[in-house]
Amino acid sequence: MLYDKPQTLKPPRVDVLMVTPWLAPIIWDGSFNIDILNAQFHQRNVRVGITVFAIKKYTVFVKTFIETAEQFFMVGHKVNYYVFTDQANEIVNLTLTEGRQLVILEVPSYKRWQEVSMRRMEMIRDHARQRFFKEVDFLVCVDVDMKFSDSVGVEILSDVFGTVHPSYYNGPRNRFTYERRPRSTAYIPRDEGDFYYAGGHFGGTVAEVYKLTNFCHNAMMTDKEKNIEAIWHDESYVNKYFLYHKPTKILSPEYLWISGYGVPVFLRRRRVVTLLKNNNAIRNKRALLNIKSYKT
Ligand code: UD2
Repeated sequence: MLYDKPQTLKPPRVDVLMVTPWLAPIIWDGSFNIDILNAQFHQRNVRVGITVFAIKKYTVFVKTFIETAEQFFMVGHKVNYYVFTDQANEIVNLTLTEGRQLVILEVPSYKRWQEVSMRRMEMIRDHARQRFFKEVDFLVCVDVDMKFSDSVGVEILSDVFGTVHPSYYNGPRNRFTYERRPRSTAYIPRDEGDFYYAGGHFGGTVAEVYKLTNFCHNAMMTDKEKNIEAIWHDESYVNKYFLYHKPTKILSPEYLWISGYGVPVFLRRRRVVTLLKNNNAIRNKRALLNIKSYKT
């Protein structure tokens, strides 16, 4: 394979932070050569599982999610889509590329949307223990109300990774919306914290995702007994976990951008973009939702 030699005195990017103080790479366009990485991961015959939850009305997002993932996610590698849902019959049957399969996992629903979001930790943990460890090497855990709009490949894979939240990549840590009530297990003091991580995109090896989800679920249960729920639900517990168990790789906001935020100069690519959704219509049982599926 032919490629340009890395230059010790010429970093490929000088406009963004490329490595954390604990030496975890931060993944930006220009910071890696995908051909080298693909060759390395093909040698290992890597298998990747992507978990996504479509409970209640959120089934409308699945089609766009999988169609765009087929175009951009781990192209050329083995992929299992694990779709957790309470309505298997609502999940569209899509033709997938060879080496990729759709696995529908029927799970219970919860009344409050916050609880649906938080219970993902318990369900990922339980399935990691029961089956994922036999079927895949890495897990990527994402929200369903988003689409892939540029390539997301093996450059994201590492023992355990998190994603910098697109709303908080540049603020001081005391502005991060961490849980600030000391009574909660998600509490983070104002003078601590590295990044504000998004709840909607994290992952790692099955063993590491098991540890993360187990920690978050147990912390949530401890809080539930105390009648307290962290301000941003599962996201607050993910932030607590990453403060004391540093991620081995960090994805830049290229890997989770919010449609409608515009495109700052440093953001050369928008690889994963959240879809605009009407929170009331999609979360509220009685509100009308006049769509069959979300268009890209
Ligand atoms: C943010 C986070 C999300 C979570 C949440 C907690 C991002 C992009 N998103 O999203 O990960 O931490 O805050 O407040 O960082 N779901 C269902 N059915 C429901 C409700 C939720 O399937 O009735 C699932 C679905 O996969 C959805 C996810 O839970 O994508 C999170 O819910 P959300 O997208 O409504 O939460 P949001 O946008 O506040």
